[in-house]
Amino acid sequence: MTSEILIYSVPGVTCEHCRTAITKEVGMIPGVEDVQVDLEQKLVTVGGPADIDAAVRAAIDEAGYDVDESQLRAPG
Ligand SMILES: [Cu+2]
Repeated sequence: MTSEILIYSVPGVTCEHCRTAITKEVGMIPGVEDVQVDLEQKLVTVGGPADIDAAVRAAIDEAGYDVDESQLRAPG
């Protein structure tokens, strides 16, 4: 299985609650190996198979946050 790093800009993350909520939701996706929430950069970084992009977006939405598509940047 190919592991990739997916990065999402999530402006709504502000505190440990946000970090916990997103880490929990995204962490439930099968195949996810690592979830990092950077509260200063407002970035959610996910390590896992490349085909989980839609699931990660759904999980972030489920946690109650929006991905800022205008801020997406290429990984790496
Ligand atoms: Cu918060």
